Amino acid sequence: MYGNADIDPNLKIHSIVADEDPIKLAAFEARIAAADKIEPRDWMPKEYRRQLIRMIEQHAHSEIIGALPEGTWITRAPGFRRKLALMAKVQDEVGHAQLLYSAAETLGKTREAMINDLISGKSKYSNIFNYPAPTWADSAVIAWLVDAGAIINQTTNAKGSYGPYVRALERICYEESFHLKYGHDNVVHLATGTAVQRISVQKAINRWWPPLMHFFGPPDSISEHSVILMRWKVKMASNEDMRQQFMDMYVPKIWDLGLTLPDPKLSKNKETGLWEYTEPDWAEFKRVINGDGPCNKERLAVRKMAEEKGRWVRHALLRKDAEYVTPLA
Ligand code: FAQ
Repeated sequence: MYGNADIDPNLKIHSIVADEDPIKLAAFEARIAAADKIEPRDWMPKEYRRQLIRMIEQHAHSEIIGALPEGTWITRAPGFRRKLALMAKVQDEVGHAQLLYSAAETLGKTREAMINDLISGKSKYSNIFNYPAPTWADSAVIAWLVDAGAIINQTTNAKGSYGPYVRALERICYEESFHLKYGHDNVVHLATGTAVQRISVQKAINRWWPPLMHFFGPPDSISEHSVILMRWKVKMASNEDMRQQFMDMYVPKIWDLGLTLPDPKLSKNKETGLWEYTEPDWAEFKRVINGDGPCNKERLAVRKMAEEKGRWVRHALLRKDAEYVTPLA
């Protein structure tokens, strides 16, 4: 089992804020209740700061690592127009990381420390980018369905409490909506194409469905951080709510294209209005997010190489090392 389901969430919250000034804490919680935005210089509980750094930093890492599976298809995209669109999308994802690292920096952790924690394996990033994209159809499915999942999460949390994060999310969501249309167009093209194209997109959907079920996080009963994050309006819906929303919006669209999903149990319960599905393999999820997925090592090796090869540029820009500064600088 993932997390610690035995801890009473209320007891846990009391112990988390035990050393905070009760008057400041009450004022902070009143602002959260009034849907005020908390800004970097405002007083905040230590745990609010810690949780935000953890979550925004993981989100930023997910964007730069997330550029890699699709990025491998830039040189092999079928046709010039698709290549241009894919290049723009991948560039956008890296831009999202920039926005998110800046938002996390407002909370006091430097970008250098965040990148070091990513490369050393200390920080997590989304499970889903640790799987390979062996065909063009995989890149289409990522752009449609992974972006769709990201949009559900981000439009929901864009109504949250921390100013710099929600402003970054709003901007990101505009761009993600374009990515989703690009991905949908690619999937429709393949699903309505030749028999070979249909088979390739079906196989890609089969590959990405299990990691997509993991993408929204562990079940609510064992999600370690949801209680405090929802209390402080960082997370505006639970993991399961977001997973259900995703299935509501996208399962019918996938079926409409004549494609199937690799879960014989998948159906909507008419009485509860909830999707029933085979419980994802949470042991696999845990392995993947802790560094033992099919592509974790490869993904981190690319980031490490980028960090090392780009070091001289950063040093020159920051004038950290005189030998890199040009005479005109
Ligand atoms: N992957 O207590 P919870 C994108 C970890 S952006 C890896 O439920 P929480 C754009 C969690 O960190 C995708 N780890 O955690 C794009 C915690 O571990 P820790 C990223 C996961 O924070 C598209 C532990 O499990 N989006 O796709 C995952 O309350 C296409 C316990 O879990 C965001 O980051 C996971 N899926 O809820 C780019 C959005 N789920 O830290 C390129 C912001 C859970 O204690 C191409 N983040 N864990 O060691 C969130 O909304 C939340 O952090 C959740 C997890 C929902 C991801």
